[in-house]
Amino acid sequence: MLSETLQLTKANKKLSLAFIAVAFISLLIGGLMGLLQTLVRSGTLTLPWGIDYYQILTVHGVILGLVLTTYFIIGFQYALMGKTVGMTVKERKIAWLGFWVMLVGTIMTATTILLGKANVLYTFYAPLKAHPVFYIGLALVIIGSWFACFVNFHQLYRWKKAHKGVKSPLLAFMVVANMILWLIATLGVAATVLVQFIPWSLGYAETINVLVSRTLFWYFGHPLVYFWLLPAYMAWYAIIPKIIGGKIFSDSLARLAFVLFIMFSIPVGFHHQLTEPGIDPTWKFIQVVLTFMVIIPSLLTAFSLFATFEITGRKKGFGGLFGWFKHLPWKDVRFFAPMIGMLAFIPAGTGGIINASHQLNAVVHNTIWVTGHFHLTVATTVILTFFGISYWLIPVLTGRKLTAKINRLGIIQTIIWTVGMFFMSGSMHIAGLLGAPRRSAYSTYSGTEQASDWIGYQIGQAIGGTILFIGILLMVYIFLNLTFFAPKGTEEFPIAEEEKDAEPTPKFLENWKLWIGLTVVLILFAYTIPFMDIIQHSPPGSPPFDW
Ligand code: HAS
Ligand code: CU
Repeated sequence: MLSETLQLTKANKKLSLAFIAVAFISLLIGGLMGLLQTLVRSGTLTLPWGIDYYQILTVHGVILGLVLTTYFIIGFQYALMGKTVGMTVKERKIAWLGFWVMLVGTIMTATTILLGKANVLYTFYAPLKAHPVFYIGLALVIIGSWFACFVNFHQLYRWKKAHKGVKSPLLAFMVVANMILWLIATLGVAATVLVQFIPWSLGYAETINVLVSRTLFWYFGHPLVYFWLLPAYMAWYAIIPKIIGGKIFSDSLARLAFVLFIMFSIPVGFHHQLTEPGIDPTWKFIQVVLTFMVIIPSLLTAFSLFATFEITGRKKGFGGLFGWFKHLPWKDVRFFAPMIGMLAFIPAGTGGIINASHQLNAVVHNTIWVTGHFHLTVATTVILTFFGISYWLIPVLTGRKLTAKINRLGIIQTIIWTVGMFFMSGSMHIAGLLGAPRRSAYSTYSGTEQASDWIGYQIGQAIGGTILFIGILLMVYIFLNLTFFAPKGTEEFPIAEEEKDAEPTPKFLENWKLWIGLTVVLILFAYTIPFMDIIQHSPPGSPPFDW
């Protein structure tokens, strides 16, 4: 059965817009830091006023990786839920409470970093120590985001109760899946922050168990990247088909992909710790196998998107082997930006498969190759899709129109981003293969021959970084235009439908208890024995390394 869509109320629009506004402010601040980094690293800039390279690197990672993403995602997901299953006044009040808790936490964390009291990067690896307010702020951001989990769960629960036996709307299903993933994943980071980092930074505990903290971090840190990716997949599966004038390829396949992400994205954190001593290689191997399992839902996604594009094109009568491809709506930025994101995911995902391969990881780990990888994944695939969403979502939220002029600027913005990222991420990948380290300021390493090989690529990164910053300024201009200045009007909230004669979606796909149960089993399987091992055989804890 096709589910009808609802109207977003004014108050719901305001809620989503508040989250998205924080995301765009973050884009500007974090982007500026990124530009400065590439300039420092290429030896073209020395930071004034005693500002440290690692300070701006921490602002960059925390503000873009954690703040921008989380706020954009929660704001977007509230809009999707409001449109498909509605939002009650009570739910909205709790959602606002979550917003304020997150905002207070964000301001606390950002202030400590800007004061130079938390130069610990976004992974805050122990034994680097930050001011306690940094960790308390982070804990508040996480706790605030849990409000969004519970509101979204309640929204779907309420709808299901009122629509007994009816399949839930696809987008609501996807939002709930992403928030289940987020809730389970954040338990790990909340545990290490609350039990280990806060007491240690306050001086109640003298030492910290480094390996336990890193293991708990990566239990969260890997699913974190899918928490970023899944909202992009929501747009690819259920919104892009509408924009190109087609239908959803398969509702069941889309749901299956999301369920597989819940199950396989968590028990794989060790692929970030392959070079870490103290974890049994057998368990590293097992988690690498599970990592290869989590590639499957992305391959399913690639398959169904190709299918949607081809079927839509052929239905419109574009023949030949690639006629359907040529006639995709390339001039519509709502399609163009996410499509470039999809194309970027082909090399980005391939890089991920390389990272996950144990022997190859030994070559690339801790080199700037990894930075190149995640600028293709999160900073191209995901962010271009988020920009693509913004072109219609912000007008919907502000009651304005996406004008032809802004559409054209958006196309230019996408091209600028693609060119900038080609240079920046491309140089990072090559320099990484030549051994250039990541998370490290400018150094000539006493003029060693190997370091001199990196210089050209570091300049390549600076060129790319500068082009990207122009792209950021343009995007912020577009955001301001769509929020305050574009002409009033109504813009479509594009939600694709299934084919009328589509096979019914099997009921078991909505059996949350089953999926959560299996996820817990997989997590216990992948983590219990190695975790006990880590605790039993740990070296003495580390005192803080404070700087
Ligand atoms: Fe990753 C490190 C492995 C995906 C983000 N990753 C990182 C870090 C980040 C990150 C931030 O195993 C650094 C963390 C840090 O600070 O240390 N990654 C993977 C694997 C995947 C993967 C196997 N990563 C992502 C995504 C991210 C992300 C997604 C963000 C959003 N990653 C690793 C590993 C490391 C790592 C190791 C640790 C490295 C180290 O040593 O430290 C997979 O999920 C990738 C699967 C994807 C594919 C691509 C499918 C293609 C699609 C596009 C279809 C295109 C269409 C267009 C339809 C196989 C879906 C149509 C086109 C036409 C031509 C018509
Ligand atoms: Cu990972």
